[in-house]
Amino acid sequence: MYSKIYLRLEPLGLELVASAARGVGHDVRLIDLQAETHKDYFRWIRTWSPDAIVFSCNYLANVPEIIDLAKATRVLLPDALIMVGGHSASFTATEILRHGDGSIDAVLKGEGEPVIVAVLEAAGQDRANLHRVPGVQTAAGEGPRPTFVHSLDAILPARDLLRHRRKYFIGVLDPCASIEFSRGCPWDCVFCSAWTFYGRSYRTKSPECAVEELSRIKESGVFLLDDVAFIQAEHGMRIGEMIAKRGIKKKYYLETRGDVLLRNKEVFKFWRKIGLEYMFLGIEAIDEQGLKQFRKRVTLSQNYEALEFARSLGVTVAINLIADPSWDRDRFRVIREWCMEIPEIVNISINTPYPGTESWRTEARRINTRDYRLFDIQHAVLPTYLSLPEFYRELVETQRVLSIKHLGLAALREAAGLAVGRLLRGQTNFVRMLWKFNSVYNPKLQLADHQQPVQYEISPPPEWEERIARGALYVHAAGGRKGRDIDNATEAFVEATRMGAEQA
Ligand code: B12
Ligand code: SF4
Repeated sequence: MYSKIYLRLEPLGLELVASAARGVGHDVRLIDLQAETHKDYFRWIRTWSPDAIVFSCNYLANVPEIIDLAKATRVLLPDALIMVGGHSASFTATEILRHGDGSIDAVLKGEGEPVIVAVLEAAGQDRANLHRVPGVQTAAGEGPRPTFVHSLDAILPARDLLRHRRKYFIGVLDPCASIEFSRGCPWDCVFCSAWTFYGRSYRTKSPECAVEELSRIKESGVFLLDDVAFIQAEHGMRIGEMIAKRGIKKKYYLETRGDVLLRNKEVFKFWRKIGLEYMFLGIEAIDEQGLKQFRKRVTLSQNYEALEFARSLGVTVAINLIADPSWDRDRFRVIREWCMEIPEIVNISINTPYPGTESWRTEARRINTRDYRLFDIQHAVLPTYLSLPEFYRELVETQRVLSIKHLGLAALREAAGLAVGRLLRGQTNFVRMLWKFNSVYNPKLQLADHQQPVQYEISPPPEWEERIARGALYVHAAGGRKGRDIDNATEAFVEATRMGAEQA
C-alpha cells in the first residue's frame, strides 16, 4: 500500500545478483514487477525462453504472487531452473518449496552475489546436487550456511538492465536511484530481521568505491539503503568530503537512529550541506510504556532531543510509530493529537511479527491469520482489542489526518510548485502520489483483504518461548566482533544501546 502512494524504489539487491551472474558470462535480463506487469513478464518468458528464472522475495507479503508466477512459468518452460532468493525467502525456504509443489527447484538463502554464481555453475554439471552448494535449499536437502560476498566493493549493480528507471521515486525525490554504503546492522531489535539475516555483522563499502558508484548515477535523487546511516562517523564523513571534492550534486534520503544522529552530529550537518533532504528516524513510540514494549534502549528525552536536532538541520524529517493491535480509541486519539503538534511527517505501521525476527518466537499473542499477503505491517495479524472494523477505522483515520497534515494547505502550495517543475521534466510520479490516498487507504478495503480466499498458508510460529537462542535465527553465520567494521568506541556504544545486551 505504502509503495502505491509514497514511493517506488529500484530493486538494488536484484541488480547486484544480476550483475554477479552477468560477470561470469551469463546473458541476464531483469524485470521489476513494481514497474511492469505480469503480462510483460510472460511475454518475455515466451519470447526469450531463459534457462533459469530467479525471483527476488524480500517481502513476505509477496510469497503467494511468486509461487503463482513460478507455477505458471513451470507450465511454459518445463525444463527451466526456477529459483527464489531474497530476505523473506531465506527465512521461509521450506515453506516456499512446499507451496511450489515441484515448480520451484531451489531457494537461495542469504546474500545473492556468491550463491547465484555457485548455483548456476553447479546446475551446469549436476542438477540433482544443487543442495550441496552453500546457501541452497532444495527438496533434496540443504547446503551449508551461505557465504558473504568477499567485499562490498567487488560488484557494481547492473542498473542498465532496468527498463523503467524514471518510475523510481520517493516523495519529491523524483526520479530517485538507490545506493548502499554499508550492509547489516550491529543492533538487535526484537521486531526486525535485518540483523538476523546478516548474523549481526556490519560491513562497509570503501569511500572511494561508494563515491565512484554515486558519480555514475544519473538520477538527481538518491535513496541511501543502509539500515542505519553513518554508524561510524569517520566513514560517513569521508564519503561526504569526497562527494564535496568531486562536486557531485544530488539530493539524498537516509534512515538512521536517534542516538546515532546525536552521537554523530557533525556528519549529519556536513551531509545537509552536500544535499541531505530527507531523514527517516525510527522513533517507534511516544511514551515510556511503548518504548519498553519494543525494548528500545532509548529514553523519550533522547528521542525528542534527536527530533529537535534533526529539525535544526532544516531537513524534512519522517518518523515511524508502531501501532499495537491492543490500542483502543483513546490511544489512537492521543497519537493523532501528538502528531498534529509536531512538524514531522509521521508514518504509522502495525506491530507485526515476521519469521526471522525474535518477536516471531517470543510474542505471546498468537497470529490470527495465516495469509502471507496480510504481513505487510499495514494489516493487523495479531488479535485486536477493538473490533477489526473499528481498529481499521481508527488506523485509517489517523493515517488520513497525518497525510492531510503533511499535504495540508501550506504543503500543497509548496507541492504545487514542485509538481509543475517535475511535470515540465516529464516526471509524473510525485504528482500522481498527491491524489491517490483515498483510493488506497480505506478501512473497507483493509477489512476485505482479510476475507480473500487463502491458497498458501504461512506456518505458524513454533511453541511460544520467553527467550530464544538468538543464533538460531541467523541466516549468515555470526562473525562476532570481527564481523563488525566499527571501532571499539562505536562497538561499546552499540553494546550500551542494543536490545539484547542483557542476554549477550
Ligand atoms: C530499502 C528497504 C525498503 C525499501 C525497498 C526498496 C526496494 N524497491 O527494494 C522500501 C522503503 C520501499 C521498503 C518498504 C518496505 N519494507 Co523494507 N527494507 C528495506 C531495507 C532497509 C534494505 C533492503 C535493501 O535494499 N538492501 C540492500 C540490498 C542490496 O539488499 P537486498 O535487497 O536485501 O538484496 C540482497 C539479498 O537479500 C539477496 N537477494 C535479494 N533478492 C534476491 C534474489 C535472488 C534470486 C537471490 C539469489 C538473492 C537475492 O541478495 C541481495 C544482494 O546481496 C530492508 C532491511 C534489510 N537490511 O534487508 C528492509 C526490509 C526488507 N523491509 C521490511 C518491511 C517490513 C518493509 C515494508 C512492509 C514496510 C512498510 N513501511 O510498509 C515495506 C514493504 C514494501 C513492499 N514492496 O512490499 C522488512 C522485511 C519484512 C519481511 N520479512 O517481509 C525489512 C527486513 C526491515 C525490517 N526492519 O525488518 N523497504
Ligand atoms: S537498529 Fe534495530 S530496527 Fe534498525 S535495522 Fe538495526 S536491528 Fe533493525
